[in-house]
Amino acid sequence: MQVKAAVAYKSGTPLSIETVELAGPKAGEVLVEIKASGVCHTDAFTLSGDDPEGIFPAILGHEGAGVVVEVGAGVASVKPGDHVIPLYTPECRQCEYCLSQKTNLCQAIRTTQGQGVMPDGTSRFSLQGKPIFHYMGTSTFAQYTVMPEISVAKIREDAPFDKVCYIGCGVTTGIGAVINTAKVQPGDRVVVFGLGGIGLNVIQGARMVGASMIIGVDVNPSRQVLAEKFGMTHFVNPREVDGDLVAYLVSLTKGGADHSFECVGNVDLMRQALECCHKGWGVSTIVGVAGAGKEISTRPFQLVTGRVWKGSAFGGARGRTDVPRIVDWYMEGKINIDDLITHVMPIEQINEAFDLMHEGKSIRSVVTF
Ligand code: NAD
Ligand code: DAO
Ligand code: ZN
Repeated sequence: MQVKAAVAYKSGTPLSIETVELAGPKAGEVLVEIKASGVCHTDAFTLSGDDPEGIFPAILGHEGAGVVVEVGAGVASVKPGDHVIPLYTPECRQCEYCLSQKTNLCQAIRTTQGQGVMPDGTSRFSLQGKPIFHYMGTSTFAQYTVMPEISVAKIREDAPFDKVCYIGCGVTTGIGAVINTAKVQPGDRVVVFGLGGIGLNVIQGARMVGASMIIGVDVNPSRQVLAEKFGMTHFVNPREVDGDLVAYLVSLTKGGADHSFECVGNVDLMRQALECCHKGWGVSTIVGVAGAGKEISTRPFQLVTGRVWKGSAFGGARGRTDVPRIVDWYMEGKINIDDLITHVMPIEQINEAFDLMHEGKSIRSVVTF
């Protein structure tokens, strides 16, 4: 079939709206009509050329929601008409990783997903006879896309696509990092570095679990009002702090944070986030994705004296199991998504969504088809 899509021909150039060819789903795959897709910092990261796994030409996008149109042979867990959220972290429930119950990093299709192809090693997208690569197994910047069955979470049908698409990445990543990875406890003192689409959801998660102090750190002062609405109790702009930021945060938390989260992707902030944690028990969780080749450092004595460094991918969530529950939380009014979706636009204007992100003017832009 012919499909409208935003194609990334090469790094560092705007996306191009094209009509591409999409082949039907093969065995174990599903064809999904994408109704809405968020534009995440990670799409910009890949488009910039900083992503070591970035392959071009490709159809980016990993934060979508849509409807199953057709299923390939052997697909049993979804049927045409089902509403779904694509998962860049699949959940096969059969691989060693899934069965371990110790991680959400299902490895069933890891190799081919990283190569930009479906599990049989080929792409379903093409243009003028040449393949166009899939991205993160999802490629949600296309009106229709093909995904493995294990890469879709079935959700309730009354959930609005242009809101719950955000659960496909940012919401789950932020709230999940708090609940699943860090396991923040009631009364904890929490520091969040970066108050963008991910960090604001970390704040929302910290409030949900009853953190007593939630400090947000950001160089963009315009983030303060929204972060306070989501539960931030103290705002710190590093540019307005006299002296050492770590010492300032340790003092503010009366000895150090029980938990900190790095939600920017900056290795210097990752060090500050670890070192502002409480001696003996503070845990720092890295959520931000740093550029290719970047390394983190600290004095080992920081770890010897009880601080812990962790990382979180997709909020530690098992997508097919956890994403439908998070959609329920939204529909029941337990989490706020609406205030984070600052811009909605047709796919034809997708490059404006990237501009708004780079200018710090949006939290989340959502493109519709
Ligand atoms: P964003 O651009 O919306 O937000 C980043 C925020 O960091 C902005 O508010 C910006 O002002 C702030 N910032 C920049 N430099 C700063 C500094 N020096 N000190 C303090 N604040 C600073 O980005 P986002 O969508 O929230 O994504 C954040 C990071 O999370 C990215 O690296 C993204 O790739 C990553 N990410 C990780 C996962 C995961 O599963 N681990 C999933 C999605 C996104
Ligand atoms: O290696 O098993 C693996 C999967 C790695 C994927 C990690 C995804 C999280 C970081 C990228 C952010 C995506 C929006
Ligand atoms: Zn698995």
